[in-house]
Amino acid sequence: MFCNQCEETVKGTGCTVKGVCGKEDEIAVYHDLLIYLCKGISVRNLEAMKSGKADPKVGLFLADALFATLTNVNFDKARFIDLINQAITMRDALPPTGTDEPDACTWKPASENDLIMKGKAVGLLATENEDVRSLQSTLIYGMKGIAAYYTHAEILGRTDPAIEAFLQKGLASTLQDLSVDEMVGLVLECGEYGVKVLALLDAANTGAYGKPEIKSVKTTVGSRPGILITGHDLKDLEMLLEQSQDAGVDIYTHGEMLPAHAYPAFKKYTHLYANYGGSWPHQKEEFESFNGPVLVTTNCIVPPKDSYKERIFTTGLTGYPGVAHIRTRDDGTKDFSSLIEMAKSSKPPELLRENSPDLITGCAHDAVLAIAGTVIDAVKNGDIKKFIVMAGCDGRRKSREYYTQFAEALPKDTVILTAGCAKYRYNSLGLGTIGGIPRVLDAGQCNDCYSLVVIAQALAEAFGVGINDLPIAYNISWYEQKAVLVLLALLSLGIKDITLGPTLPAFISPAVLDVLVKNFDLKSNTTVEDDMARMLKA
Ligand code: FSO
Ligand code: SF4
Repeated sequence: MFCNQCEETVKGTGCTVKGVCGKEDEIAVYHDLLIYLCKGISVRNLEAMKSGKADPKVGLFLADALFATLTNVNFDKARFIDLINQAITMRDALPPTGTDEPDACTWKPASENDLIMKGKAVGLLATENEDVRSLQSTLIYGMKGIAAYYTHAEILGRTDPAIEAFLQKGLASTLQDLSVDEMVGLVLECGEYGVKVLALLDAANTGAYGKPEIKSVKTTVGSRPGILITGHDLKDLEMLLEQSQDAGVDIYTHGEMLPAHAYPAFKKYTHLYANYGGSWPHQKEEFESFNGPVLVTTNCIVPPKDSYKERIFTTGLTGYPGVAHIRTRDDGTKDFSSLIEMAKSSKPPELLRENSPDLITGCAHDAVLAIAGTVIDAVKNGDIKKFIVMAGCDGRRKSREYYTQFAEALPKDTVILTAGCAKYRYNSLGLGTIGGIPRVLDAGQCNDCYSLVVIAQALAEAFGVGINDLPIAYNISWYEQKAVLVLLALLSLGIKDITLGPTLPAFISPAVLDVLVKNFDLKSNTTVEDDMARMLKA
């Protein structure tokens, strides 16, 4: 195996024996093969579009397949073999494009061992040129982010054929001999589609559940047994809330589910009790002490400990061998009765921390723009000197303490704009308010970085300046490929001078980094003191 798609990759170069994430060599190889077959499907379906013979199911299948290979989503061999078989069937049902089709369009396995052999042969290292490999990986990883957000939007009934077509164009492009400029162009186009998919998901979430309102969420525990829901899928939460209403159990959010408390549609569920725990790297301790069943709707799932494995349920594209999986029925519904039954006989959750503060969330674009007058006045009269976008992911590495320390060291006339699970490093620090405005404005999940863009654009308009002339600095932390997409989306909007950490992506070659530095002034983070001085400069 060779995988370098996340920030925790071994030695900052690549996982070659087993992933730090827990991904086994065999699963990594299946990932590579599945993506290879997706390229073949794309070549055929793009051609079939010209003659009206395209398969309309391809776009969503590709999104599901790409999402399944994203870090910490699915570790289950059986699910990948099934996806690989589906991919071959789908590809072979499409008309061949001619006699000189790429191997990805025609290769067929004779045995399960063939899958392994082929997966090994078509992995990342099959591309010898370092810069080509870097640009193709950046594109594929960005598209994994598109795929993740697109599947969430689709579940809520929002689709966009242009996004599906871009996934096919991007996948097919990696089989072509393109110039560096063409590949850079595709990476930037991926960022543009990132903005589109983030907007689509924003419309899907707000259309289904209302506009988030600023909300203080408690972090205590009740006396009833609970079900913990983690990941990003709001539809799963809705179905779980609906099915568990009269069961005598409480529903707790974890990780990226915290912002769900801010949606008006969930207010009626009085058993949506509190948020339990923090970001994904802490799940081993938190799932243990929760005592009840845990529903994992998307990444990030960490290989579960035996002590609580039987209480874990995956759904959607997530999976882990030996863990119960709640499947989606043909009409899109799910049956959560097994979790609910398990919860009824579980002990209530244990309190994680005495006096843990309530967490403020729901500071998405509508909520912040509703108080735009107060925010603009605070900037004009100097009460707010700078906004720092500290969005993105949390992770296991000690080097991420930089972000906690940075937040703690920020002067009192600064406001943090956040989204994603990185927020857990600052949202319980008690950073206070400025004229009633929370100093940590949590827009929501990582996909709600879109809100931060809308807020920045509104401020730029209000102040009559360009987006790069606002008193906003970007200090972004990344872990997996959704964050790669968010970064590309920000770049596509022309946002410059972004600081990225805690390390730069292993898949960015020196020459590609040079392009990013020259065109976008992208920087790696350094020390809290130096970065703070640079970012607070007027
Ligand atoms: Fe975190 Fe995981 Fe939302 Fe990521 S839970 S790390 S960017 O998957 O998706 O922020
Ligand atoms: Fe390694 Fe990250 Fe890939 Fe897992 S996802 S195998 S930790 S690079």
